Amino acid sequence: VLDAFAKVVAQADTRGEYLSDNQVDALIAFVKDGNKRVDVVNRLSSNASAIVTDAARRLFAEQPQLVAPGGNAYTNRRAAACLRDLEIILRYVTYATFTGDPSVLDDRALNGLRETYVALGVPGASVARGINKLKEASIAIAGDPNGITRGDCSSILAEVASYFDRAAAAVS
Ligand code: PEB
Repeated sequence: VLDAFAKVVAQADTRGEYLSDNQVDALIAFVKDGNKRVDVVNRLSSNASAIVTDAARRLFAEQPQLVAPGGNAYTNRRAAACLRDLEIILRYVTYATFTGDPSVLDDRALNGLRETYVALGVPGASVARGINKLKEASIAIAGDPNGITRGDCSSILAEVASYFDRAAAAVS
């Protein structure tokens, strides 16, 4: 598990070089925008259950066969497992957002996930669709201009979106 600083150090050390101006500038920007990052993490964490239920509801509305008899999320036990999976993905996305690096998401959640779903018979494309809905709900909440000092959040929101895209790509 790396963070934005450790990653740059690891890369430089592999080449036996000092940190480059570009790397240092990027990390200065990371620190300067740190409040935005932490606000986004707080908003996603404190609204996690609303984000997950919203995403699951939209997924099941779009793909009702999932919760119909014979569907992979049919029965309360499997529907609960589905909501839990989405919640796990959201949680790891908040970690990646906090550290500014996707390695925690990759190593602890996505590694082997596709194979797990194949083995379980869970439809990966549907999970990816669910993750896409998690992304939409998360971006709406994280980017809500109300109740917060207004500023340009496009960069942090694009970063958050990229973590969801990464998770969706890993299972589809
Ligand atoms: C991954 N998901 C399931 C299991 C595991 C994961 C390991 C099997 C064990 C269990 O049921 O708990 N666990 C999960 C994860 C991590 C982890 C992401 C990362 C660290 O440790 N079914 C659908 C939807 C989708 C879904 C498309 C979006 O129809 C999910 C939700 N996952 C789903 C379901 C099961 C499951 C298990 C329904 C239960 C499958 C079954 O028991 O038949």
